[in-house]
Amino acid sequence: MKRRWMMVLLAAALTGAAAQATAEQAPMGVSLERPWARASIGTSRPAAAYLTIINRGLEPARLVDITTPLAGRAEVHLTVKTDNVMRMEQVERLDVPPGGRVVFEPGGLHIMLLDLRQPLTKGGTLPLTLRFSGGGSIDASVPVFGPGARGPDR
Ligand SMILES: [Cu+2]
Repeated sequence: MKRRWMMVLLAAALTGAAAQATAEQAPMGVSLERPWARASIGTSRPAAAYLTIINRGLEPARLVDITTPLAGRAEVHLTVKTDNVMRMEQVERLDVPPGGRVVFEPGGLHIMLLDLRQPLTKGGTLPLTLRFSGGGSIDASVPVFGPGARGPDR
């Protein structure tokens, strides 16, 4: 636990932009950790963002929508490998069980940002809003790292 907070503080110190979750309107017990994104190649290609959704509540949390002012669409995708070919599938329904967490990371689940309205640039931030069934939502200020970043701390 301590270590996790150290990571968050370190990431905040490095980028000057901490993830900000508005606890008041978030679904009970649900929070985000370690949000990050990679710099995009202009606006012609989609970009990806990653984070961890943690549910410390007693009810399942269902993610129903993700929006950002920087992209026309934000979708949950899963990278899958079939016959040595990598491809992405859209995940229509994402549930975080009580006491559970869902980790988005390169090669697995990611938030795909399509129809970018402006490029994601290193050192910048990407505002994201995650909406859950039941009406709760969480806003995140996602730090943007370089195009070769593999995580929020490397
Ligand atoms: Cu994708």
